[in-house]
Amino acid sequence: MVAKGSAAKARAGTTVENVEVARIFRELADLLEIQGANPFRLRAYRNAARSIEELPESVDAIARSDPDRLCELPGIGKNLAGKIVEIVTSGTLAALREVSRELPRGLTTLMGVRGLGAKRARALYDGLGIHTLKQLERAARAGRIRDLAGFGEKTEQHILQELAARSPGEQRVLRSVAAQYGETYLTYLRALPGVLQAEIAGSYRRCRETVGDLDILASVKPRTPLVGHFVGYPEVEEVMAQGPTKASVRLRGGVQVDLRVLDQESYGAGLYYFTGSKAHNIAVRRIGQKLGLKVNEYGVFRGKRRIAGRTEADVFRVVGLPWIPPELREDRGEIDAARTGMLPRLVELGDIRGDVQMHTTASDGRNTLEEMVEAVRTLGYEYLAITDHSPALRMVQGLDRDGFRAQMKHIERLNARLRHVTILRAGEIDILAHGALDLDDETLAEMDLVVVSIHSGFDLPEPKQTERVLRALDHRSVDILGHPTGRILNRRSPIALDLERVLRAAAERGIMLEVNAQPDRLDLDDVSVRAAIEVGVRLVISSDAHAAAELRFMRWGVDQARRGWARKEDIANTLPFREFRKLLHARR
Ligand code: DGT
Ligand code: CA
Ligand code: CA
Ligand code: ZN
Repeated sequence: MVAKGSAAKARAGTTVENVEVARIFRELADLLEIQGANPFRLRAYRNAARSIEELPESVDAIARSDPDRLCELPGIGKNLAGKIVEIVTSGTLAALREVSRELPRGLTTLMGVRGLGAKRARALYDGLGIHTLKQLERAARAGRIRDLAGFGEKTEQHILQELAARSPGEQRVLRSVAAQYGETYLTYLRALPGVLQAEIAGSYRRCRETVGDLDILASVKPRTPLVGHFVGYPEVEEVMAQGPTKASVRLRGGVQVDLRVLDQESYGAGLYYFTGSKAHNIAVRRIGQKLGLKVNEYGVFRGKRRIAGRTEADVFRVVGLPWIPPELREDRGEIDAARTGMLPRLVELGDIRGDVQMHTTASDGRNTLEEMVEAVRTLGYEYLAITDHSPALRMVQGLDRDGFRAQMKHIERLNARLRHVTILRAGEIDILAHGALDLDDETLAEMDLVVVSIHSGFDLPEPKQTERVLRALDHRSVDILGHPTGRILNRRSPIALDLERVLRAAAERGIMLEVNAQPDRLDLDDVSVRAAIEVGVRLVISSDAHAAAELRFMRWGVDQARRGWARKEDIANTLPFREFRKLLHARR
């Protein structure tokens, strides 16, 4: 263990990402919860984690330049401000080390298995010494868990199912998290004199919802020591490989990053090759072969002569294709579409004119209605829907009939004096156990827009779950099905749903499906977006913001929709307000 003073010195000049600070607070809260600590303390850490993640500026920078200002951040008091300073200067937190002396840190990963909370994680540890997912799986297979008090054979089966549903091997990193690590790294790399170009390729550039690792491509002037600069990045925890033109590292926080350095003549070909996907690359290489060309990461070659390589567009051109957006490069028909001039013109963030799902302090949002409206106006949208929760979501205290009615009145008064932006009176209404809606028909009929979604009963078998959703869609007032599969990336699998039937029903009734832009939801996924469009279902992309800062999540949803081949005309909230409203009226 390094003494505190020298650790602080060793870290001078490094910066701690917001996501890293948030992760430490979350881990501490999880461990404290397992210990049975006071719920208010847990909530304080978790609220702080969220608020730090959403912060558009670096807490590290604030802690170093003006630590007093930390207390002004939402959810941060004096005590937490001190802890942030501690993390920034020492890289760790004494409180976390203390708790983890009593409880193995792995226990927090058990808590993430659906059906196991803090209490059960604790019971598994106390009763069977389990603190890793591997041990959990082994014990479940051996039938040892069913004998623990409060567990049974059914729980054991559930645990096995949940573990099987997780991707094998290491967890992939959310795109939004990878973005924070990747973009700062990129800025650092570009600052080295002699670096001509640097970009992140791989699945990140293809906008996949999660990434396995980041792949950075760079071109440099001769003799630029970029590999040395790359492995010298202060956030690097381990250098896994290093050669003259490439290296692989793991950053603190676990993200893995590959670097490839090329000369300028090859940069476009390298960018193309390392953007992938592999399946797409192989298909294009085959086209090249038919033309007598060799396509690799250094260029496109006829015999020994390089005929393209400097830019990506050149590479496409010599194999007879127009440039294909990275989001489409999955060998899912994009090459044929490119060849026949049928590539879609993909929707863009700038096309979005309104955001139709967000929460306020009336349910589980952290900003008031007025604050949300003001933030939406700053983004330049024309309209927004306030969609607070209905009563069934007791945890967050949704609005009841009277609550919604009062809110609608309030919105009418606001609309009367607002310019440039219109508020839709709306709600996110729970779909109850058998498909009934969690609000009376009369109030629903008065709303401008109704989103319905599932927040409970995730485990129903497919026929029952599908019937439940179809019944909800039968309701005359429903406009949008929110986060249709209920999945949370890396944490909760999608509900069992016959999506084809749901899509057909939605198309018949003119009900829209949501692409929820929360970076850990991104629900619908890319393949389902495309299926929906093919069936003729209209989509909306919504931030589902629970704070003003989260309105910016819209970009993740737009990326996801682009991966699903969505054009502007497939996304209803690209319509100007009048037309969007017409669309809602047409259904009533
Ligand atoms: P990831 O990291 O799992 O999220 O996915 P990618 O697509 O970033 O995959 P990665 O990091 O293994 O490799 C980056 C790109 O390099 C990949 O998308 C295509 C290219 N690539 C890697 N291996 C091969 C290969 O064996 N053949 C071809 N044609 N391309 C490859
Ligand atoms: Ca990668
Ligand atoms: Ca890689
Ligand atoms: Zn929801």
